[in-house]
Amino acid sequence: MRTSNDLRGHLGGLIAALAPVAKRDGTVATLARDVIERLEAHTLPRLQRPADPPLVAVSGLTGVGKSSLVNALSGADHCEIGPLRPTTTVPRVIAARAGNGSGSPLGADVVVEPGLATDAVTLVDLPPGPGSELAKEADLHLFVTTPSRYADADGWNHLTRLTDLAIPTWVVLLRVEDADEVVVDDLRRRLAEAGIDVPLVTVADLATPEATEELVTRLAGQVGTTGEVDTGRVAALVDRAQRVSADLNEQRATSDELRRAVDAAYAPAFTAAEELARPGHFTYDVDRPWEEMADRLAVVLSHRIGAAAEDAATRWAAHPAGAAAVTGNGVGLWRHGAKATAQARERLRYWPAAVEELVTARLRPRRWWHRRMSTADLAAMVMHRGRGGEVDAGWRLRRRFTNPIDVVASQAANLLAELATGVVETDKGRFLDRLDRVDPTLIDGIDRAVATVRRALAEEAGDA
Ligand SMILES: Nc1nc2c(ncn2[C@@H]2O[C@H](COP(=O)(O)OP(=O)(O)OP(=O)(O)O)[C@@H](O)[C@H]2O)c(=O)[nH]1
Ligand SMILES: [Mg+2]
Repeated sequence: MRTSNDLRGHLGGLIAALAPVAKRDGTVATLARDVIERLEAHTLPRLQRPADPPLVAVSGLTGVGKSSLVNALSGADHCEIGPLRPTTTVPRVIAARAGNGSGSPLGADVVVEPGLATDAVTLVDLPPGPGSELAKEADLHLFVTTPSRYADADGWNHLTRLTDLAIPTWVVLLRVEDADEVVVDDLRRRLAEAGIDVPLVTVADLATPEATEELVTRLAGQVGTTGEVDTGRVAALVDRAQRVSADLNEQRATSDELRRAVDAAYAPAFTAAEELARPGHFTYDVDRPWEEMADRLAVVLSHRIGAAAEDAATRWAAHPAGAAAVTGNGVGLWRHGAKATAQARERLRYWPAAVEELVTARLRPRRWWHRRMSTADLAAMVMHRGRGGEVDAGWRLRRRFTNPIDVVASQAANLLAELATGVVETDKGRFLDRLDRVDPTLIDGIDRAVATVRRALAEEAGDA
């Protein structure tokens, strides 16, 4: 009992570890959601009441004979059978006699009657369709179909939903006659093709006295699992949780690969941005306004960014996981961003203002009683020097400053480089924004929770 409580706690930990994944998009998220749903709807309540008789839900399309089967199994006409479809509109629960007075978790409409299967099994006759909350609580689903309905697409969707949720399911084919052997074979083949590995039980016309014999025998076998934790079933869910972590890991590896491709493609553009700001790389004509210079640089820079974008898109197009990102609404990735040139212009034009800030902070004149030089003039001098120009600063001028002009000039050149690389960074971000960001601690958290539950399951098995 103590270990059961621990196991519940550990499963709670697993749910918490999976929860952030469940909020994402895509198939991994669906898998995580399904595991959480199954744990919350079935496993945890089940662990709290391990001695309750198995809850067997009968589900399937309308009119296949679900209610008739429940009546046959319970040995009385508990469920209405009618000509109108659907006949059953609310779940009908026929509680097992063994579960009598044990505080059944099931809702209203509980009928307690002795019956063939209901001695130890609680049956639920479900309305047609994917089923209610009650259906998720079930230990087992009997998916009922018939030789005339077994290939219906709706039925397959229903069955797939059950198996996706890791709900143990048996396919029960009703009204099977000897001549239906081909149908049984075809159904088996379809199940195998769909990768649905569930037992298939055939039932003859319910008017035949021994029609449900095999099904009843099999259901009786289910009863053996009560009174103890079904570790195999929990282990199967834990395996799915492990698959969530494996899929996330794979996603992370893929996104790392795509990120490296973008890094490589944009590296030359970063180099170009830094070179633009290197002293002496181009002549800065002090007589021309900086805006003019900035606009010319912006054009050069956006050409280099365009080449980087094309290279990155080419690399992604060649990658199976990246190809889709550079088509459709991603075709813009083949060029630099629509606003790249304008943004480069705007940022590079900001340089004089940035240099003025720098000058104010770093080139404070020591002795204010000397002739004052305006900040703008100082900035112009620093920009000129930063661009590799000569400054005729005699010792008198030099001594007036707390920092040597050359030091501040090189800091100003660095500022220009930062402004230019910022433009490249923004453009590169268009690629990086499309990558799934998988937090490695998320994966670690799931792995740890899985390991803890597995250890608890092993202890439970050892105790038994
Ligand atoms: N001949 C024959 N008819 C059956 C058998 N099982 C069910 N039927 C008939 O199939 C029809 C539908 O049966 P129900 O049990 O009401 O079907 P259901 O799946 O519960 O239908 P909904 O409640 O609408 O979802 C009824 O007319 C039944 O008499 C069977 O084994 N043999
Ligand atoms: Mg019915």
